[in-house]
Order: sequence, then C-alpha cells, then structure tokens
Amino acid sequence: MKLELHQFPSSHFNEKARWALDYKGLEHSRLNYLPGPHMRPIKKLSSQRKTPVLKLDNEIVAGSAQIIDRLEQIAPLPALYPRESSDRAAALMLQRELDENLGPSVRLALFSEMLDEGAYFCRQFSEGKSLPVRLAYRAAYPMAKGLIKKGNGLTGQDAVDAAYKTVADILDEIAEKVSATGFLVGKQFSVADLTAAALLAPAVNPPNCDMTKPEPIPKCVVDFLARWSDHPTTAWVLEIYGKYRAPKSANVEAARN
Ligand SMILES: N[C@@H](CCC(=O)N[C@@H](CS)C(=O)NCC(=O)O)C(=O)O
Repeated sequence: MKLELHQFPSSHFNEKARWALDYKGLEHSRLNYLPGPHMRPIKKLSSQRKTPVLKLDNEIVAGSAQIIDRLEQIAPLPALYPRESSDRAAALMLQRELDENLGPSVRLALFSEMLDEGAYFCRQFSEGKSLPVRLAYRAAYPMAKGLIKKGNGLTGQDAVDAAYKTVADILDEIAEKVSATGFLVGKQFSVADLTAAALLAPAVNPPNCDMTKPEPIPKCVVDFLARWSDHPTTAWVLEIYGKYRAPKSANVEAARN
C-alpha cells in the first residue's frame, strides 16, 4: 500500500499523524504544503481544507484521529489503542478532548505571541521551500495576517487569555493523571500520550520532534517556551518524546505549492 501524508511540516496535528506512522514503522511520503496556498489542493484532495490528510493508494483519510484509527487497522502492532476496551474508550475520549481543547489553544497562544514576528512566522512555515517561494510568502504576510488571526480564533485579548488558561489547566490535569503510572491511560504508551505530547510540542520544543523551531528563536517565542519549562508536564512530554518518538520512516519529502 502506498502511503502519502499531505501535511504542514510545522503543525502539531500533523505531528500526531507523523508520529503514528513512524511509531508503526510505516514507510510513507510526505508532501509539504504552505499554510494558505494549501487550501485549494487540500480541498480538491479531501473535500475539506485542513491537514493532515493521508492518502492510502486511492483512499483519502482526513484528520489526525481518523488517520491514527486507519493506521491502527492496517498495522495493528505496535498498538496505539489499549487492548482493554474500557482503557481504549478512555484513551479515545482523551484524544478527542485534547484535539478539541488543547490543540487549538496551544496554537492560539503561540500565534498571539508570534504574529508580529512576520519574518520568523513565515520562516517557520516555509522552511524547505525555494527562495522565490519563501520571498513571495513573506511578501504576502501583511495581507494574510488578518486571515490567520480570524482562522485561528484570535479575536482579542479575551480569547488569548482563555487559550492560556486552557493550556495551563490541561498541563495540571496531565501532571496529575500521569503521576501514578507515567501514562495517561493504563500502564502503557497509547494514543492518549501521543496526542498530549504532540499537541504540547509547540510549547516544549522537544529536540527529536519533526518540527523543532528554526534558530535563532525570537524572544517572544523563547518567553513562550520558558513559561511552561518548569511544569512537570513539560518534563513528561520530553520523556515521552525520548522514549516513544521513533525516527522518521518517511522515504521522500516532496514539495507542494
Ligand atoms: N481536528 C483536526 C485539526 C487539524 C488542524 O487544525 N489542522 C490545521 C493545522 S494545525 C490546518 O490544517 N489549518 C489550515 C486551515 O484551517 O485551513 C485534526 O485532528 O487533524
């Protein structure tokens, strides 16, 4: 089966899908899109506009949770779903809650700090592209900024404060949940741990993550990372990345738009 991940390299939801593919050792190609220009081709491919999208031969699966579910069917081992049905239900429910609350809040909080650093913002999302593409992307940024704000719920200070509070509350909840066994559900690494660690990666910047931040990191992002660095959940994310984030099993990185 030929697997193609249509993705943004710098995206925590895409990191979920990459991690699942790598954890299962599934060879795949990664096709990289630029946020913004991605809309038309991704919509054509999957009838919706968000990444990640996985193409399995002629089958299209959109959404990180749906992709993990499909991978669990085609490559059950090593398992990301707990074997026990009550644990599986708990892990899937946690994944859903984290996808709905943690993922968007981490992104909104980080974007609220980074949006005024246009050069860095563009560099992070266009790394690996040709110089003309990067220059064009940077030139379009002032016009795109309003759309980026709107598309990510950056409607004002109240939204930013709420996102920060959501992240802080979830960090505390995770620390409490993992204190007994080191895992969010049961005694083994599962989709719940993968989801929490991948969605927190933009706030932790793990060294073996597929989306480490380009250097030099501007002060606003250094401060964003420092904000959580002493939290026990940050140490937990680094530990989970160290133990369970298998190296890349992608065979090609092709450029798209
Ligand atoms: N629930 C979706 C969320 C995916 C998502 O928010 N993707 C973002 C990147 S992090 C995206 O593609 N945004 C572009 C857009 O909204 O057009 C998932 O789990 O995959």
